[in-house]
Amino acid sequence: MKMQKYTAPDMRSALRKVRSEHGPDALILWTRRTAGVVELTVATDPEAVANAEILTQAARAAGADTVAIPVRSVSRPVAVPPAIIPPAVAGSAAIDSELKSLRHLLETQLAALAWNDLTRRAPVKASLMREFASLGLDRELGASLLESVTSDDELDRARQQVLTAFSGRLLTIDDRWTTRGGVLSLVGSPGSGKSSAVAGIAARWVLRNGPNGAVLVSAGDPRFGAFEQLARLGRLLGIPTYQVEEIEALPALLTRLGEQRLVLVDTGATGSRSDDPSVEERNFATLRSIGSIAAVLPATLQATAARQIAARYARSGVTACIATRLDEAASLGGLLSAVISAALPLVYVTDGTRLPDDLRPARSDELVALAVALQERHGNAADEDLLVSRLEGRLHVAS
Ligand SMILES: Nc1nc2c(ncn2[C@@H]2O[C@H](COP(=O)(O)OP(=O)(O)OP(=O)(O)O)[C@@H](O)[C@H]2O)c(=O)[nH]1
Ligand SMILES: [Mg+2]
Repeated sequence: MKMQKYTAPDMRSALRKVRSEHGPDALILWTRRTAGVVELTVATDPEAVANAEILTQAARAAGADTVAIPVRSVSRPVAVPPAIIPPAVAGSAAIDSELKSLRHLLETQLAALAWNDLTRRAPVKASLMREFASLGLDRELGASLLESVTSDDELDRARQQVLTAFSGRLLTIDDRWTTRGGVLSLVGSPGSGKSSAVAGIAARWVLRNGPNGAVLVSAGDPRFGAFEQLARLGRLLGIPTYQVEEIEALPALLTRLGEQRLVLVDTGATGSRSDDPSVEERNFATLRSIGSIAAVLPATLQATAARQIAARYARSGVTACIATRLDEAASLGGLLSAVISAALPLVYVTDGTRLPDDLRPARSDELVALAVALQERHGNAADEDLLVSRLEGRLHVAS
């Protein structure tokens, strides 16, 4: 195996030297930093690839920073080599698992290298990444917000740029249902705040237009008391209330009711009545056929759950969402990342159940300000390991 050492004052110049002599396929076996000098040991032949694991262990024992990375990986955006051992070697489960752990090791080490590099060369971006992690933003959103930073020398200005970009990414739609009316069905998991949001929207309608022209419908919720709860609200606001046991009976009810200005449909919890996805699909198709669907998403949802739920609703034809329980959330990053990633516009937010004040039209700048305020109040400082793991497999090493 042919090995060669290169030294340079920094990683970038060291890589440039290697690339100019060996092209992009040279394999970095290990790197070491000593007294302001970066030392790269590279190999240029296939044998090195096959022995990468042994070299990895030896290099680690010798205190090297990172090992066995093709030069081209360090110079391109997606940094992790697809597999450093040729596919012909793979086969048995043991080798596969060995390959997986090796790949993971490489990803981690490469990410650590990239993170060190980023904190040194672009400290403002590195600080912002720390802030994103503590805001609870997912890494795709964090990475794309960083692209809006035009100046890498002033933290406050760069922070302002990313917050403006963040606010711009949050879609909102106007409060059309309490101004112009329409048919709006609310869906959401059990206890997400559907009935409370219906109450809030209905109360806003009455304040603005009086009770005329509005109806409330309870659909697909056979629980004892579900209709009574809605009927009590209707009596309070002077709005007629109806019930259908199955969502598929809604079109016939609307035909019977004739022209209405505002129809608010409070549905039974989505997914709780049937595990049969075809029933769920039919219900969504019915709701789409009569008007718009808004998903009710509590801000207290765990980030991954929020992302999955928002994506599922977007696929089902939901076109708006209502963020509830803002008063109980310790972080808004998960919810806001989820709606941005699903391209779901927010229409209302709720932060309590007092009528009608606690339901308001959603405003992206207010939500971003609240997300930042919650981070300042409850945010945990993101530790270095978390930040490194957020870089795995995707960092632009050469920014
Ligand atoms: N703190 C707080 N509580 C809320 C909010 N929205 C709803 N709630 C409370 O959450 C509980 C459930 O709210 P509902 O409106 O009944 O939720 P739902 O989605 O209709 O529930 P199901 O019909 O049982 O699926 C109630 O106790 C509400 O008072 C909110 O924004 N903040
Ligand atoms: Mg309810």
